[in-house]
Amino acid sequence: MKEESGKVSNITNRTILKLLSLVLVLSMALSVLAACNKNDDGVQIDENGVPYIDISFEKGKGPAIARGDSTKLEVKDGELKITNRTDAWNGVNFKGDKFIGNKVQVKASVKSANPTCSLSLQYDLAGTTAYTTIGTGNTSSGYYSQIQGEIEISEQAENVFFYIEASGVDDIYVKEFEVHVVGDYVDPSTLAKLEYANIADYPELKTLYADYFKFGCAIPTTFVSNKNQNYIELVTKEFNAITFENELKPDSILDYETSVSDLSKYNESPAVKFDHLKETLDYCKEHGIVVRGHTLVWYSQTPAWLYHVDYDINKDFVDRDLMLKRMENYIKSVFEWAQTNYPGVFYAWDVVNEAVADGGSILRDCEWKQIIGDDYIEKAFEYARKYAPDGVKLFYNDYNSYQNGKRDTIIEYLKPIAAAGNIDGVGMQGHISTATGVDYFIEAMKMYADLGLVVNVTELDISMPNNNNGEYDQGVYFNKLFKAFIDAKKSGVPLECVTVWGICDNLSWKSADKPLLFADDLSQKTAFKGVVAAVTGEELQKPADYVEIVRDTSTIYEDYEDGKFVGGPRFSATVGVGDSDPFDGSKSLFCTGGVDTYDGYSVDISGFVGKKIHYSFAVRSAAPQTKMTLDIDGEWPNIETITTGSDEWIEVDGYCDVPGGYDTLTLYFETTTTDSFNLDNLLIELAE
Ligand code: 9MR
Repeated sequence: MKEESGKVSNITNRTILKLLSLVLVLSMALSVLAACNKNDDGVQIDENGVPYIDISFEKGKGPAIARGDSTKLEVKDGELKITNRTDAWNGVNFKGDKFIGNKVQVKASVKSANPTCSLSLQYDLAGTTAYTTIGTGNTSSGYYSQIQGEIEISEQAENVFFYIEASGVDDIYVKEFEVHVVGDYVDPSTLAKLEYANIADYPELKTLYADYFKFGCAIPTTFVSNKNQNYIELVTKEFNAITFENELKPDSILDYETSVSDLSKYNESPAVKFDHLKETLDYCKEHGIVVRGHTLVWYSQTPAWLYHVDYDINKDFVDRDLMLKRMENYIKSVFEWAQTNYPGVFYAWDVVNEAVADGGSILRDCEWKQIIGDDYIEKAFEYARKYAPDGVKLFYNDYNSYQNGKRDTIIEYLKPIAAAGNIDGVGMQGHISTATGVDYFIEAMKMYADLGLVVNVTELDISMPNNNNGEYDQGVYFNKLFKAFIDAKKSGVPLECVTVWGICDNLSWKSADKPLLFADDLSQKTAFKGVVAAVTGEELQKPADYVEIVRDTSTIYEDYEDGKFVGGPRFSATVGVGDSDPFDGSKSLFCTGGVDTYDGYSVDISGFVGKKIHYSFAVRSAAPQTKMTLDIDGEWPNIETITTGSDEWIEVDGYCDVPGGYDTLTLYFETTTTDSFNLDNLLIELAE
């Protein structure tokens, strides 16, 4: 019995043990699964069933995924540390598929020795990967900064990732990462598939504009191979030139593996690769589409290893001589490849891209400049001329190149290069808004032409104003700009190609601003109709739902005698009325203090939006120049630059077309230094 019972109890014990271990294994499996569920994409669900992400890295790296082959992620003390970054785009990814079709707010706490870090969105749209910046912030290695922004994720997006990258390759630390839906949540699984518009009867830009200039667009390489052929069909119908939006940039063609595989061979001549471009270039050749080479020497999207001894980012920068050799041989290899494989296909190359700093009086600091010196631009053009086949035009390309400060600096740098015969053209990028002065843009074009160069508009996209009439106002602006391009061409300005920076809004790098000619389903936007109408002479029809804005166009006049003024200080300036040396009467306005040149006196001129104004005033300052500038949505078109300096009163009188499409608008006075200035008898009135 004992035995029996022992047997029984043995059997029972074994069974219990087995059962227990099964339960253990099962519960372990379940907890792993649960952990996976939670950690898989880090998405949690709030009490209303709305997904959100809120990660603080207290318990490991959670859903963080390394971005870039060499990138390493490590978590310690509640910080996610991102190391081994060899390219600026290396960083961290977080899956975002649960937010497709929704507007989200994204936030991250970031610390880094890189001057700036960015929070961006990567997603696939019909086979094409797009990247959009959500927010950028200045960063420091000493403390955490918050970067944030809102973004609408296209209903058609797939494989969505939020990511953090930086302006350089230093480590990045992340303490918090959050995503929250803004407004009502749309469940992505309920969204309908996109129906593409029928493009068969669309007017063809390349034909309509054939008498004036080539019409180009930027595309990704994936359009040609994509099983969704809608995009490439539209490109082929409308355009006769393309630019690769990203894939011919230094980081796409410089080949790290091969370069380091044999330093005796590649140390002075970095290896290059082009296989990823073949299909599109063959397509272009077959369809008579010409290509702009974008871009050779650029501060951005250039791999960090290129600048270092043995192509090793842990070693020092190479010296000037070796950097020049690398530059020369890289340029030579690219031109040799292009000429051997695609003679006649490339019409132009952006030899140097964006070398002048924002604000525009000096060169942008970058590795090329640090290692070679300020003459790196001249050298790049010298080598490009040496190896470029005849007939291929060599360009300097930049954004805001219509703004007078930057324009004048560009011109100064290009003069000797033009004199040496090493440059053929200036690429005016054209990432602009409806606030950009059209006349201003054309004036810069003429000034570049005066250097004996041709001009291309290389990256045109025009942000849609954020108002009730945005779609129409954008169309009106496109119309006005293209009319001006045609007129400029007719009057002899050598404008040879205009390229739009993408075809449809959801694939644009500025998708939130809807800056392109076609909607997501490739239907014609008013922007496209505006471009067509500019050449056919048709009128753009105002939509039935156009909201007329009532404007107060009463004259603004202030002589300050009663001590009053309608404007106010801009940023940290101080504004007041004083009696020292007025222009006339006994008082004038003074504007003083401020830490930046753009601190000044600001006047609301919203009443005059879309109208022509007449202005006059008297100004005096010890600053070399005093300026009157429009203040609109990231654009600062200068209207008057007055040579002051003498501190004597100078009278100014003029007219200005105040751009349309804005609900509010201000005008401001500033000096080119932080010196104070005085203003008297300011008049702003309707010109008509
Ligand atoms: O449109 C490009 C975008 O997809 C890339 O993420 C970005 C990275 O720098 O570059 C964009 O294109 C730029 C162009 O090459 C040069 N001028 C400014 C353009 C917009 O940033």
